[in-house]
Amino acid sequence: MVNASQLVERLRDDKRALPRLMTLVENEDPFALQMLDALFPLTGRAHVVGITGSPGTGKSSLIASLVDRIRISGRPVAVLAIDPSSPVSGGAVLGDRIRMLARFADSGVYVRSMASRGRQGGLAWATAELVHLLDAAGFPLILVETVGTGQDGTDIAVLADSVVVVQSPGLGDGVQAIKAGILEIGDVVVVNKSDQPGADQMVRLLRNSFGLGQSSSNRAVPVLASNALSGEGVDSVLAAIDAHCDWLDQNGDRAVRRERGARAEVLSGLRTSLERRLAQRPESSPALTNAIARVTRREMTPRRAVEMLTAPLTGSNVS
Ligand SMILES: Nc1nc2c(ncn2[C@@H]2O[C@H](COP(=O)(O)OP(=O)(O)OP(=O)(O)O)[C@@H](O)[C@H]2O)c(=O)[nH]1
Ligand SMILES: [Mg+2]
Repeated sequence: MVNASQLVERLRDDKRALPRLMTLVENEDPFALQMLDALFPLTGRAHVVGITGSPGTGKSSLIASLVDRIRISGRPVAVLAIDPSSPVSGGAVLGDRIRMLARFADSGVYVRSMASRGRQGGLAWATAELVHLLDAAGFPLILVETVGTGQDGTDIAVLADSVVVVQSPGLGDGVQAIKAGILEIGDVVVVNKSDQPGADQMVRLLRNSFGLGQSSSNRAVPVLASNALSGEGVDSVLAAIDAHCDWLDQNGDRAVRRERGARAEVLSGLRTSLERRLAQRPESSPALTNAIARVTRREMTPRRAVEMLTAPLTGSNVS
């Protein structure tokens, strides 16, 4: 058995083992999973910020600019980016962007990219586990970049304490974002590429739409403009993230988020685990084999078969 507190203590002093441990977790290595069992009670201290939005809106650039500012204030920060292979970014992955910053030679920043390509489901699940490891390693702030649609229940956004939705003019006019429902998950909304035409108009449109009660809580959602390349407006984005962090603590909303996160993580894990099992060895489950046989013999409708199989989860009594 891994001695978790020793491991965590070592990791907090010296992050050199972190990349290897992250890889082990990502590969679902049995040692890593055992390590997570031991580490998990020590997590829950980090503030996890999901940075989401349509492809190419400038999420990675904004994160690089945020990291720069966070480091000026001396706070350690970890960044997890999902699918840096998105065609819009033109191959410039987040790590490269952050390395371009002068302050990168710095043990207070850890950046990890995670490929979603070729992965058989379970991305949200795997991401959450990596976040737990970063949390245990002592990063007080963890930024997670994802391409979000706002409609995918498995999105990392639901696992985060704060969600920053990044939009930009040109890629849709804001009305589309409102229709897609992506704004509803945002605690902070950023109109990036403020140097481009249409940005002011988009900010006004989004501010008005929040005035009409788009927000899920009774907190006013700030709509901010930024230029991730020049850094203009990025201080305000960071201030809004910090303000939301404080707001969560003052209103007891953090506990609500954590419960929602735990629920989302278990459900997403359950879905992944079921899909994998069924994809790999459907015949290895006697209950499933039996159900399929009964449906084949027309003794039971497929719907009843599914109800029977899921009965232990739903608590219903089906025979
Ligand atoms: N003019 C302008 N260009 C920007 C700004 N922010 C980012 N860009 C450019 O927009 C393009 C996409 O930026 P990324 O940061 O890769 O956007 P992303 O949302 O991370 O993209 P994906 O991860 O591929 O979805 C790059 O060419 C950036 O240089 C900005 O504020 N103004
Ligand atoms: Mg990106």
